[in-house]
Amino acid sequence: MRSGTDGMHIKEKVLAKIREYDTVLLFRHQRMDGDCVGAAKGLQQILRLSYPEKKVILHDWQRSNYLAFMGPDDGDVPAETYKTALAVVLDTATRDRISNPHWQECREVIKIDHHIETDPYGDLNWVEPERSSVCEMVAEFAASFPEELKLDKRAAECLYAGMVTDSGRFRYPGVTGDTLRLAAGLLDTGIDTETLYANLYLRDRNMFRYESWVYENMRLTEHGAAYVHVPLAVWQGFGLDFEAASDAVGFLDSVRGSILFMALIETGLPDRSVRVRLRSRFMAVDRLAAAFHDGGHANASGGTVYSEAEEAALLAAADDLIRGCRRDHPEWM
Ligand SMILES: [Mn+2]
Repeated sequence: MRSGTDGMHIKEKVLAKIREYDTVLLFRHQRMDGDCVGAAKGLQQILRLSYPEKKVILHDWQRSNYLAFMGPDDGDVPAETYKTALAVVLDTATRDRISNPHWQECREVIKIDHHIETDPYGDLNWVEPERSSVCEMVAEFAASFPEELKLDKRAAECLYAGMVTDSGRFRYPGVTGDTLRLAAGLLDTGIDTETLYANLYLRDRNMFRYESWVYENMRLTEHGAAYVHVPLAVWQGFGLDFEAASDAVGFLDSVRGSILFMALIETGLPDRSVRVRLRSRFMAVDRLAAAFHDGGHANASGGTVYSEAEEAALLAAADDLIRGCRRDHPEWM
């Protein structure tokens, strides 16, 4: 079976599909982060500039105070709009994590993602797990078709924000020469990085008090998995939302002697779930996360535990993993 698009690069297929539609709806994941918001808003701006006649809509009822500087989403979308639209889902590994469930009503679906592929829910799936961010992929998409796709400073700011946040300020192992070349192209549009970094990294004083609490209460397993369990009453007591409380994992990432670190944040949901954010250096944690109801990237994953016993099992599994890695790589700090 040959279709007219065989042999085309996946990016060309994505562009061809976008050309076909009058309406493109953009989707991202629940518990949004800089990458999914930046990629959706960046791509929206690119498509609006490049195809003024198309409707390009980003509608989501979830909000993030932290990322509000990238601008508001669009209002309600009539049900019939979905039926004739193309859905482009960004930075979302599995269908159950797509924030706006109406994506299923769209005529066709494109998935653009950089998580390890476990659920190819798109009619087209452009998935590159080695990419540092989906914003990097969208930047490359625009750069690949400069005659057709227009990118301005506003689009560049959104994409750059996602690249910076998903790569730990260009620090994580997924960062390549391509990442920096694409980031350079975005900077050339005149991005105001001083304002951008102020939006991303200035923190209220209660966050510093929380950080201090996290360092006081962090623990190490026998072989050096650093972790902290944050009770609901604690993070609420610091006046934080769940998103801000989850930043605790970032506080633990520079403890010498630890190459795996976890923040376990009580969600306060009726199922008594505790959300786990896992990060690592040198070693992969995505399979560990997959054993606890989620997954993600090799060095940054998420999971959930639903009981004290399951939490203990996670800590034991993490310790076991780190013990094996240390045995095989005594040079790792
Ligand atoms: Mn991402």
